[in-house]
Amino acid sequence: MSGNFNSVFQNNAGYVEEMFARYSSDPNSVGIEWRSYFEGFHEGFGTATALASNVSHYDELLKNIGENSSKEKDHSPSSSINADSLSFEFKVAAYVQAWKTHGHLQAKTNPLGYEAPKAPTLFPETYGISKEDFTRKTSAGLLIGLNIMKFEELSLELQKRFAGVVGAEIEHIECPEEKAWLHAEFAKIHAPVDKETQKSIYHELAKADSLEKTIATKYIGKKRFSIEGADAQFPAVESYMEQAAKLGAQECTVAIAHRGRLNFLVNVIGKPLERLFTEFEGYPHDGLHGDCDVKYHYGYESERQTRNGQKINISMPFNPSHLEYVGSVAMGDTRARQTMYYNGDTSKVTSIVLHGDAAFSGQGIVFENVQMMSLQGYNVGGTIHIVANNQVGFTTDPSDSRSATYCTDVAKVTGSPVFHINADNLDELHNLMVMAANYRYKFKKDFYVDLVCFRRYGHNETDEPSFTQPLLYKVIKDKLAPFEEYAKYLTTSHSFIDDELKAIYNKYRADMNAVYDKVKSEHMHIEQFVPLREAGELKLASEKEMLKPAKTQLSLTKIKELAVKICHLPETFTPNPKLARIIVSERKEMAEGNKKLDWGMAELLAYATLLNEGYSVRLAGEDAQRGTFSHRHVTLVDFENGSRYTSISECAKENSKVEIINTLLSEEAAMGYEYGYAVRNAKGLVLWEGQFGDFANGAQVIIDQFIASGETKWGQTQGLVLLLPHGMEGQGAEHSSARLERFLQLCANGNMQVCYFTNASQIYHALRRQVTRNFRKPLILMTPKSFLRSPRAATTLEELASGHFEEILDDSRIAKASKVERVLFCTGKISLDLFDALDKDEYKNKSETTAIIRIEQLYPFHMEKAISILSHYKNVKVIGWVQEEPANMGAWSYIRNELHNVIKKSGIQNEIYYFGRSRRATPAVGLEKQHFIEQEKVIKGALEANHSIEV
Ligand SMILES: Cc1ncc(C[n+]2csc(CCOP(=O)(O)OP(=O)(O)O)c2C)c(N)n1
Repeated sequence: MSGNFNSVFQNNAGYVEEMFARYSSDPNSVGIEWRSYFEGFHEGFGTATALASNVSHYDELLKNIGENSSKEKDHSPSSSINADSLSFEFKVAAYVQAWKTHGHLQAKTNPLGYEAPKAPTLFPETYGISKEDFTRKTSAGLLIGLNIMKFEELSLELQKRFAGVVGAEIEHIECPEEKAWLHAEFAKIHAPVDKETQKSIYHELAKADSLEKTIATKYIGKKRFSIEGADAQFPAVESYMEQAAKLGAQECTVAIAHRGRLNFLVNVIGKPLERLFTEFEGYPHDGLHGDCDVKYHYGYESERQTRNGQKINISMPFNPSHLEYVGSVAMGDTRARQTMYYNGDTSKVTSIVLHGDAAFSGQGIVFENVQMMSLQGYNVGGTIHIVANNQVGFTTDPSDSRSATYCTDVAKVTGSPVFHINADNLDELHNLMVMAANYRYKFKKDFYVDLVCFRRYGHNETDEPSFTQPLLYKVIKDKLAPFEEYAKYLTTSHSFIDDELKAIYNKYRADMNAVYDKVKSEHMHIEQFVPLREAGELKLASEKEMLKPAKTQLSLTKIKELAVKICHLPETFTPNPKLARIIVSERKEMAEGNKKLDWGMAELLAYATLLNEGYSVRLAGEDAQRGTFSHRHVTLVDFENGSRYTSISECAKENSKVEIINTLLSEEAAMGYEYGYAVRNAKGLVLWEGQFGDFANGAQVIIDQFIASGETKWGQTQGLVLLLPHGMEGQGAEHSSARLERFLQLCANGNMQVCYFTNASQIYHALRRQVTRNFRKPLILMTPKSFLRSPRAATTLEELASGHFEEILDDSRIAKASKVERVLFCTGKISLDLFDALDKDEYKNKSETTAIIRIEQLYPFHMEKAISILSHYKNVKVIGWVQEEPANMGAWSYIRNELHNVIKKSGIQNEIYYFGRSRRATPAVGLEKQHFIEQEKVIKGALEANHSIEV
């Protein structure tokens, strides 16, 4: 402190106040020295002010500093405030602030008793506070709502509040109101819990343990990924749900990975215990659909009551082995329910995602999920994240699994509060979960609980954990089960009777044994999960059913009416002049039938007609409103004021919702979210678009584990559409391929549809087909880039009105089938290149003798249609497959067998030739010229060669 300040403080405390008043209205109106003092002070001051409204703690603090200092013997009695006192108070204020910020580092959150290393930031000497100062009185406690006390007393209070069994990370939050609220609530974390709640908590712990012990004794050595050690998750979720229901929640989504899942399914989600035991018994029911899954991946949904008897619908999404991916699916499910059933009211449906410490800190998708919190297209009003931090990941120590201090550090990205809690402290956990609910409902943000616990056994029950964590498991061996630990606490501190608690536990064991006996004696069979509500009304369809024609037609008048509506803009809306010319006016021409409809218009009409029939449409993708190639412009931006307008929403029926979302730059979580949304909103149309098709491989886990296999594993029906721009245009290795071959490799058992269209009417009918049938299947669509506006791909209003979806398109140019000597099968863009070539003089002579047959739907393959088409061409000499992708990519390795069968069944002797690029390590060459040279050679080979050609 400078000499100037000394004299000022000694002579005039009022002056300090005046300076602070000036600083408060304009920090630059005071000198740098004052500024730095007040800046250091301000954080705590703000919190203190909010802690007790209408009280200026600053005034009080200064008053007290004055009183204090005048009482101190060694200072001048004439001064109402002195420099030393003020300096001391500032040091203590900094010390208090340090505890608020870093106190959690010292918290006793580990139930296994490991002490946290001392944090230097919390040493008094770090702030220049010496041993002699310990008995000095300080007012700095006012900053956190405490009274004047000796420094050593304050220090103990700080330890009690910030380094107890709960550590709080609040100070990184930017909003002062939020911070103040959290600190005030946190100060009440040890508030007594009523006896009824304690009893419920005990019941829940006893039930959890009973189930594990029953399975362990009845199904010895069977994998169950027991919850033991992390049992506290169960009452934590119950406490949260009880409070959330009081605040308006009617539904709750709970997502969890394998550990503890069986227990959660039965004890929280309401899956009947006999169903679980029949799964352990393993007798499949005759009518069981598909390949099914291991029991700890199944989901469930039921209506049940919270502790205090409020009704709640609770569901757990199905989950594959891949950790953390289900988080995004759960969020999509939650959002769908909020949108569908409660008109977007986020208070009605809430969600909890449970994580493991290693997975939560290691998996990249966590970051993508977390980042969605406040985004308009994804926001669900806040999610509760509970990390079951059992301090080991399979066999890996935390020091090898993260660089971050905590497994929850990703929470800071969204400025969300984090609480680290010792899982042995169930009463504090209850208070924390009530606080979580209150916070979520007040601030609509995510809330994180780092539940520090342990894992009783190895990664699974047959694993020996002491191979890798011998010391940790010596401690765990002597640790009581959570229900026993809590019973000990209840009997010693809360007058519960030990025998009564034991009787509760024994009753659970006896009841569960009785269920087991029933399952055994009745030889019960595994039953398929039937979803509640919409999805349960839909069928599971076979490949054959998928090939039946779908009714997608609408009257021409209706289509025209909606087409006109799409082009209409409000008078107050000013479109970008360029768009007004090339999009709006062109679309008007299309709507009036003066111009053929391009891809964008046909796509928009699919949405508009569905909305008009009462279906909902949700399209999410990177820049989806405009479309990567500027073809969509479904949402226009006002050129004058930046407001947005989505004309198709004007076509919607009252209850049909439209959401066209420009997404965050994520593929994995973004696609997972739409999957979850599509499962829930089974009747609506849900689409995810890749910026370019190749980016979809960033979501490969979602594609493999959910989209392609969800139905056969879980009987889960959904019709998510993936729009994946695909096609080789000389743009290099990436951006050319959506990896068609990988989708085709995944096709079996009628699991999805993989298509590559060449005509705009096809996108219209295919999108309508998605929701007008009585079953749902994912649709993987290779979408155009260069031919979005090609006249060859354009359609007419009549084709939309009276046409239908075509799995295979015969060559309509061919007047006389008997003249055809060459039949070229292909899919997508290359077929248009072939038509272009046949129009050129060079190939004029081939025009009548070459038929181009487009396989618009590759899977399921319409064998009968293909045979019937080929059979027309009785004089065919050359049959080939043409593709622009390299031989090891595209559809070739999938289609060759299908075509071989088509040829055989058509009674033709030919073999199938291949016309395309050779096998390559990348989908496309990097040099544009090289691309065109190769493309020409492919076309030439296809139109001329009498044998396979690999370029
Ligand atoms: C994405 C993914 N990678 C690897 C695995 C294999 N695996 C299963 S459990 C596990 C450890 C998980 O540790 P943690 O997140 O702490 O949860 P815990 O099992 O300890 O509850 C691993 C690596 C997996 N299931 N998912």
